[in-house]
Amino acid sequence: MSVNGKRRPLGAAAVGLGALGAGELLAAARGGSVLDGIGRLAADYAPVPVVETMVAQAGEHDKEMTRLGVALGGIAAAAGMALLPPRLRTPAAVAFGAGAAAAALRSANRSVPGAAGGVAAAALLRAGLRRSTAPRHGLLWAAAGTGMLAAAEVLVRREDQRYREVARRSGSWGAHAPVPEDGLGLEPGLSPLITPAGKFYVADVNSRPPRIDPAQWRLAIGGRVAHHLRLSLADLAEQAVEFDAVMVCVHNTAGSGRCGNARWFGVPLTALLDHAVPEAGATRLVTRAADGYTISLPLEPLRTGEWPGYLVIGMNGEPLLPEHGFPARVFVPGIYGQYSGAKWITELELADDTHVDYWCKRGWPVEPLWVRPQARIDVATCGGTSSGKFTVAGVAWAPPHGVAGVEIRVDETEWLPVELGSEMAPAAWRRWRTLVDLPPGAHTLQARVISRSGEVQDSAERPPFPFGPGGLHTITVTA
Ligand SMILES: Nc1nc2c(c(=O)[nH]1)N[C@H]1C(S)=C(S)[C@@H](COP(=O)(O)O)O[C@H]1N2
Ligand SMILES: [Mo]
Repeated sequence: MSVNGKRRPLGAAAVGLGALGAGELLAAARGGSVLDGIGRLAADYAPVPVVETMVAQAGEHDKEMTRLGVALGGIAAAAGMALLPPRLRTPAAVAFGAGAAAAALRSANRSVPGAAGGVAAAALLRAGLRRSTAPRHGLLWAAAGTGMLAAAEVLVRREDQRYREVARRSGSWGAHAPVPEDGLGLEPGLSPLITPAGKFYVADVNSRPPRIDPAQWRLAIGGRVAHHLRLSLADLAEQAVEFDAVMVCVHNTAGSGRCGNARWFGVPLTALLDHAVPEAGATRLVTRAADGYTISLPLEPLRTGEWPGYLVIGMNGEPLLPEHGFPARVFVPGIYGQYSGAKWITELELADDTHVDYWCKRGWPVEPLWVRPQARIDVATCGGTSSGKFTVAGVAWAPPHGVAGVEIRVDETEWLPVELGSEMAPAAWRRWRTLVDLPPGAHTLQARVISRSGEVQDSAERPPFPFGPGGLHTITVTA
């Protein structure tokens, strides 16, 4: 029991890893997670600079990074406990267990197994710290913990797979209209006209999507309405139409991949609002989701159809994937994803101006932000070894008006127009391609888009917070 004081925190960290692995495995056996609950708590309370740094650094791996950060944080907390006077260790373990349990219960899946796992991890940690932390015991704890975390991951993935099947079979709305060709054909490296749902970026505050039983699910339309409605997926499918549009995250800095183009299947919000009949005094349409996220939009332009919004139930000819909001979400083309409606929607609530949205508490503007026109360079490939001829191609968007033109420039000289693929819809992205002849050496290439409304893409660099990013996609090629 006598332990070299210097080794204690490391031994305790190993115990922490073991305890966390055991808790996570216990939770995963019942479809829950301790890590996901704490990750969601972090997303809910992290200050804006922390969130912005995380999104910028982790890019599309933010969920993995969050999980890893939570695991490392838990291990570090265990190490820290070894430094506490012994009489404080039990209260610290109790606080840790209670915190993890509370986090799991308020996470997207309101996870009781996650809460049980958190309590078990804390109890095991406390018990483990009472015992010897000789180096070989530490190794055992760490090895067991790593193994159990891996086993938990396998279980959770299996459960995710099963749920994906449930979602996939919930409806059979195939693509009604064939996806058009844009005339640019197959250019290696150039994004497809339609982004496959499985490759479409995922952005939300959860580690994993909430699981919702499609047979039980109903869309509630309530609040300040004359007729409260409850609609099933089948009710919605009857009124749904297809539309093509690009969806862009407000964090999509020039050249990044937090955007995608899809053929959506949804019910116009005008129709739903007509059925419900908003009362006088209703000014906002609050979209409320199963994960506790809310985002609201001004009612008037949605009711008149000036902003064409949809209650979406399908993407690219299939039901939504769990990570994209199954069974339903709201989407208003042309508005950044953060503002254009909740995934995993449970309720459309007609409210007054007193409602406060999820992100607004942390300083994001109250009114929806419109997507700023952006062009992305997907490829710049050299025609042959002895030539400086480069094929440059990419995508550009300027919803809701549409792309009027795309231009590129070499080494910040004059802007040159490029060839455009034909337009699917003004709200969709448009592909472009051009040939440039470059003298030997290194060169910068930049692209910009011009909206049909006359707006030219803003070249000034600006971070996403708080009004959306500015700046041009710039790449370097060597001829
Ligand atoms: N319920 C819920 N809806 C949400 C979010 C969320 O965290 N929870 N994130 C929003 C953000 S920031 C974006 S960019 C889009 C992303 O949709 P996607 O993951 O299908 O691409 O969903 C929006 N809807
Ligand atoms: Mo986003």
